[in-house]
Amino acid sequence: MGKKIFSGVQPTGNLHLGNYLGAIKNFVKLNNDNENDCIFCVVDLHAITVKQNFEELRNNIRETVATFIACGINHEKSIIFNQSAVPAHSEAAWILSCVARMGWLNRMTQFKEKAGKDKERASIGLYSYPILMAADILLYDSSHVPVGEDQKQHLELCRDIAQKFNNDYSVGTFFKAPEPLIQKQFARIMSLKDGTKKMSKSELSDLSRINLTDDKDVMVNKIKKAKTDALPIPGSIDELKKRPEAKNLLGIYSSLMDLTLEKSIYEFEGKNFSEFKSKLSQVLVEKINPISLEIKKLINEKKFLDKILFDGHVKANNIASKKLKKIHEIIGF
Ligand code: AQP
Repeated sequence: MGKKIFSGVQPTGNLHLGNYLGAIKNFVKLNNDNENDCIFCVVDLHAITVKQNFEELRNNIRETVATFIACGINHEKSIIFNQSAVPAHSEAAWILSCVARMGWLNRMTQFKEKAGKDKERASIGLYSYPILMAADILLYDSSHVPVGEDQKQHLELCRDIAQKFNNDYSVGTFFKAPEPLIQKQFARIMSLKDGTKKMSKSELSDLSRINLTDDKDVMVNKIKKAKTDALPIPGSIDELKKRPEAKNLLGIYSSLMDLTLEKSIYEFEGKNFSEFKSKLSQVLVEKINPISLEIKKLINEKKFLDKILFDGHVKANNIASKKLKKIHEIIGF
């Protein structure tokens, strides 16, 4: 039986190699399987949990759609829409926030990382972000959610919220507990400057990530400048574990080539980083440059992108508003 897929990407600009290898590449595979029903959402309500600039947000929404299409998602097979265009998301998030418990949210590590030391000044939206994410997923009876490894904890919370709602209102399996689809290997791509931190759009240094819109030379230069260590490439995963930057670069290479880490280690064992980096740059340009060129072409086709979002929101609204109506009935509104 086919899967009901839902996933979202924030239109916060700088979509990067981590977003691609950790999530979007998987969206494309799932979209290509005719058995699946896929919904991919541009989660702009999530984006405003940190301050956004009006013009940039508008452009980033279109750029996210352009990226989906450039990476290979077929908008005629999958629903692509903008979260704020479907009001049921905000309303369901409120209802679910009355079901979720403070203690559950207090455990979320992403809030701790994003809010940093100054938690008091973080928006309440940033704190309750996982509840909105649960609403996104549960409104569509999603069975599977393809995400990067960083979202695993939020998915577990979503399952807890679904179960508590079902128990509180004695409604059996009204909300379906979704399964995360997290790749077994390379599900967390790390910063090129620090192998212990995830590659991220909001990291200040552009050298920490490969943006999907980077030109060829920029990509090559970033790989050249990527942090490594003085030793040659080791011969085993155990040795690699102690060297986060080396592990990350070999992981990126393996993921781009669809190889296991073992195979890549075997290929480069004993070689120095300059040799490995030149091969990695070559592969990166080969795989990512066509995507980058396509995004740049599509970004100018505003009407085409807006039409995809419009058509998608009509379909999404149709599903989500029906589920919300049932939620109202269950609660007693
Ligand atoms: N470094 C990563 N490695 C693997 N997967 C990743 N994802 C994000 N970073 C990595 C996955 O990409 C999908 C979309 O992410 P998002 O844009 O919705 O939000 P995020 O996880 O908060 O991404 P960023 O880049 O870290 O954004 P900022 O800096 O704005 O917070 C998700 O499935 C995510 O797991």
